[in-house]
Amino acid sequence: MNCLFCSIVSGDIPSTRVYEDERVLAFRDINPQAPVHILVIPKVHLSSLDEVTEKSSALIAHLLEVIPSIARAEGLTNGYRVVTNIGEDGCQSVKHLHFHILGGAKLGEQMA
Ligand code: DGP
Repeated sequence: MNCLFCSIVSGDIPSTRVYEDERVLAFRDINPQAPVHILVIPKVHLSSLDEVTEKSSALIAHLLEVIPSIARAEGLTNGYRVVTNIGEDGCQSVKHLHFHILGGAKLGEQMA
């Protein structure tokens, strides 16, 4: 399968990794929308949150658990935002499930 984030997981495409374990990878977004902008992804390919089922719920729970520790390591002590875009209307451009961690400044109040 030709997937950009699978290629980042394999190392075929370089990225600036900030966290990694056997199931999850986090790296800096190439086009940051905030002073801190990190993408957190499962290493296995899931196309979006829309594909998550009971079978993958333990993986997603683990992924969500690592987000606060990444935020702490990045110094986001005053809050941050976590976003996942899904499909066409959600403006998802990379079809591999990812959660954006955005912070390091006061973010805009608009969500959409
Ligand atoms: P989304 O629009 O939610 O699908 O976000 C995809 C994000 O992926 C977008 O913020 C830019 C980022 N991105 C795209 N290509 C690359 C890449 O090659 N490396 C890194 N680090 N980030 C990328």
